[in-house]
Amino acid sequence: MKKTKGFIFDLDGVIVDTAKYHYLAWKQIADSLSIEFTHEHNELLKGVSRVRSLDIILELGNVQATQEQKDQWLVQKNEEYLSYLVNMDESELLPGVLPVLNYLKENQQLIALGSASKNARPILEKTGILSYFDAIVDGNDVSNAKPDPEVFLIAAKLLNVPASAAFVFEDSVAGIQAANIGNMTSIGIGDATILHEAHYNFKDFTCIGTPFLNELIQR
Ligand code: B16
Ligand code: MG
Repeated sequence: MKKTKGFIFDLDGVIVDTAKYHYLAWKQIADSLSIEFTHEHNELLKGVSRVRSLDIILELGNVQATQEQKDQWLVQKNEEYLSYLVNMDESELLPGVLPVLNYLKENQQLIALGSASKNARPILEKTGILSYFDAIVDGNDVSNAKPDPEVFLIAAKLLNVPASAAFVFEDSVAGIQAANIGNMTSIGIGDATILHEAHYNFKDFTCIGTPFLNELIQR
């Protein structure tokens, strides 16, 4: 008899590579304010909320703004970002994600989303994987951003699994820290030197074989 565990997936950078669209949308705001905003700067925004991302960009350019201006830029950025998502489909799923989701489902495991994004649901719908998720926790459901573990704690609660039976796939340092603080097992997806605080590291999902998944399931 298989044991049921909870597998919690971050979205941006784990399931889909939306960082490139976030970058293009933020770049438009930065350019309009004459703030230099490079791909390296974009790394600072991974896993970070929309509101905090704008503050980071304004800090980079040493730009002061009223709340009204900020609200306007946040709306403008999201409209631009959403325009890149219009044509999104399953081809934008990162390599190896679908086989892992299928394997977990075939083995009666529970799956949740734990993302800072407020655009998570439409992305899951467009990429055709919404039905895989037993629970979705996103930027609309949390008050504390990663590295606070709130997003993952809510996800585990909705899946009805204890933290000791929850495994978190994450591409951001703040997300790995959130999983660790929540006493969950963290699995870094991406650069192992950056995500060195993770319990396990994989370059991408094609490197995760069924023996590893079986070991987590049987634990
Ligand atoms: P939105 P994740 C995060 O998603 C992104 O990594 C981060 O770059 C973005 O600012 C944040 O979502 C908010 O996204 O503007 O769509 O609400 O990695 O936690 O899935
Ligand atoms: Mg991410």
